[in-house]
Amino acid sequence: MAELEGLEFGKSDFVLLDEVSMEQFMENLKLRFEKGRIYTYIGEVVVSVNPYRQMDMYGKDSIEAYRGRELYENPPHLYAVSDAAYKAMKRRAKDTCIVISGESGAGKTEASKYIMQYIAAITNPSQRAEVESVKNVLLKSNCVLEAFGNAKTNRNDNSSRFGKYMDINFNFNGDPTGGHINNYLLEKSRVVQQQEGERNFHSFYQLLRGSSDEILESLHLQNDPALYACTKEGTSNNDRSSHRAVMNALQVIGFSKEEINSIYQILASILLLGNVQFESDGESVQILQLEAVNHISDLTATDPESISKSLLYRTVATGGGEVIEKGHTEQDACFGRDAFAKALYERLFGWIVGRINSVIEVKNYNPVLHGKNTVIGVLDIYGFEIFDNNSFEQFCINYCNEKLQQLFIELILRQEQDEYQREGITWQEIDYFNNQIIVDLVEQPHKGIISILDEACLTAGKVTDMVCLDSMDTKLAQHPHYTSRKLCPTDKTMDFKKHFRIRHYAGDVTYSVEGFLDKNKDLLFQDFKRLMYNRFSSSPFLKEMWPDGQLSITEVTKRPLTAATLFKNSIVALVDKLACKEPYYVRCIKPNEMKSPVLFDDARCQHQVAYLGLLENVMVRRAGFAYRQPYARFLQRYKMTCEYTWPNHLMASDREAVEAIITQHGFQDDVAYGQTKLFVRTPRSLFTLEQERAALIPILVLFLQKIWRGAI
Ligand code: AOV
Ligand code: MG
Repeated sequence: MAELEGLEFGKSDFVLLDEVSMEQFMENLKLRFEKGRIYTYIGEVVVSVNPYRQMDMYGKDSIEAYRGRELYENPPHLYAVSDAAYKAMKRRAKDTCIVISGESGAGKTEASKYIMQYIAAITNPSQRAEVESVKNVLLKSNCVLEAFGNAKTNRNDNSSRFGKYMDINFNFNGDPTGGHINNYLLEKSRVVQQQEGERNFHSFYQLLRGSSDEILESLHLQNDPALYACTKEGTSNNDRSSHRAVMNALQVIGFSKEEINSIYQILASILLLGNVQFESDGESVQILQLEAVNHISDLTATDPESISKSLLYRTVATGGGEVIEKGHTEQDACFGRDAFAKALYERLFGWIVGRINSVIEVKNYNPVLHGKNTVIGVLDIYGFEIFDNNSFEQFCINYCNEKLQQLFIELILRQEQDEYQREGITWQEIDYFNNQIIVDLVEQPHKGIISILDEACLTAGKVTDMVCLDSMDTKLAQHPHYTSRKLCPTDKTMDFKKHFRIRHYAGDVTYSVEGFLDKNKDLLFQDFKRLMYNRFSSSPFLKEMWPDGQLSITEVTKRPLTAATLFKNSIVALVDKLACKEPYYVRCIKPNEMKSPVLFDDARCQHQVAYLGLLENVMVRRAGFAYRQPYARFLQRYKMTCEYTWPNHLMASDREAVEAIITQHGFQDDVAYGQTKLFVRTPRSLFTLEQERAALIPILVLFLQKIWRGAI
């Protein structure tokens, strides 16, 4: 057994604190961080503090130390929860999920990668080639998705700008057979605009910095990001090596040479498109960079006239069914160009995810032959964020974090307490802040912010962001978590016209309403869709990415769902998916804003501990029972450890038989008897029973073999 930590490292489980208070919690968290102990438990929940330095704790030896062990046998680690989730999945054929949460830069993505590495390392001991290849693709997919979906923000140099939920499928042996990635709302506005000090997605810089001159020439590019409007911000020194890693990952996953070329042709088209500018002489609008248009036409296998036309005109159907071409204003042309660039990137990203899925999807699985197919889900989504300027994207990201906090409350705090009541276990209710009120503020039908936004988007005529803000102010004036300058005139931090504020569970965020309607409508002129799909485009990949370009102008009548509603629907579906699995939690904390490995900012950390509800988590856990099992299952597993229950008991009920096992082992003080389940307070009793069981099994097997051979 690996050595457990000494007392000088503090308490390895917050449940063991002498007294549950914020003061003691913070003292323990800080002490452990300073001693390099970045993980601490609350029961089965792992609290993780970002070390901002490479830790020597993820190597092969560590993996071996945690493999197959119980949580309490080793110092706290991500590997231990990963193993717990894996064991639950394997032993009980339960679908499990590991939900990683915490604010931007707290360490979620790094944690998700360690978890996947661990699962990959402990499975497939017989090294079957097809399983190894699935594992390889699952691991390599991280590298590709990070290149295309992550970017430097002012909070994190490698910030996830999309949400990722990955299901890993297992066969009855517990070996990975495949997987599926769901991606959530990519922050595509970043393609055309970044806040000061931030960068576009890594992929663009990697292409420009990492490609050979020959490749760049074939893409009509030069190797300097400063030459392109989309990438003129920001540099980095590892883009070149990352490019090599991404190319290798794409090949390992199975992207063909043509597919990789197409990906880079689309990236190049976006870079060139970003440089296209317009000029108006008052009558009509012209393109200034016709050379860039020619290059884009070459890269997308379309003809230059069609591209120019889509950038300058819009085809509309009149009321009488007549189809006419309407010239853009300069402003419309810029809007159209940006929407086109964003859509190209978003669809490319979606296509890459789909392509990875097509490689890892479980094929030819026959449940009769192969047993139940079980799943471990790993969720790594963008964390709660506050910037100087918060827009529609932050609104969506922060709403998503509210939903995940709500799920945590549901699963860890509320259900736990509900179960004690249902089972008739004596229980002192623990109070916690329920953020459902904020979730409702955003998503409630007819009344919530998303509904108000959608209503404004659907209203005919020119509804502006400001009109929409007025409508929110009127409808939400009474809401305790909503305010705006109009409703609170003395607040000088908000612009009179533009801002509204939501009191989120994790802090107040002031949003600028500017651009909300456009981003929510997410309008892309049909001309671009047809351009990419239609007969001028000879690229099969582009056609695949633009299926909606098949529709002729008179067929396009139905209004698509808005971006916020689509996002809401996808997050609701995600939460439903998670809620039916057995959850394991990693709660990440960001120790400081400076990315420093030595600084523990007490106030910032305490704020996170408070809003994550960690103290309440300790209280519920401490007052309660860590483990529970229906009587029948407990009996089935441990009946061999007691003379009164082996091979079968003669008592009136399973509950009485379980009582006999518990009493014979002297564990009475560690358990409570519910209506249908046994509740166990600490892991020690279960551990002892498990050990006894493990020691008895070989004896029993020998015994049974003798019976079969007729020796007994
Ligand atoms: P996030 O996923 O929670 O933010 P990351 O996982 O990207 O945060 O972590 C941010 C940075 O912290 C990483 O790039 C590493 O430099 C460092 N880091 C985090 N965890 C570790 C670790 N275990 N060991 C060493 N360094 C670490 V966001 O995606 O912005 O919400 O949206
Ligand atoms: Mg991340």
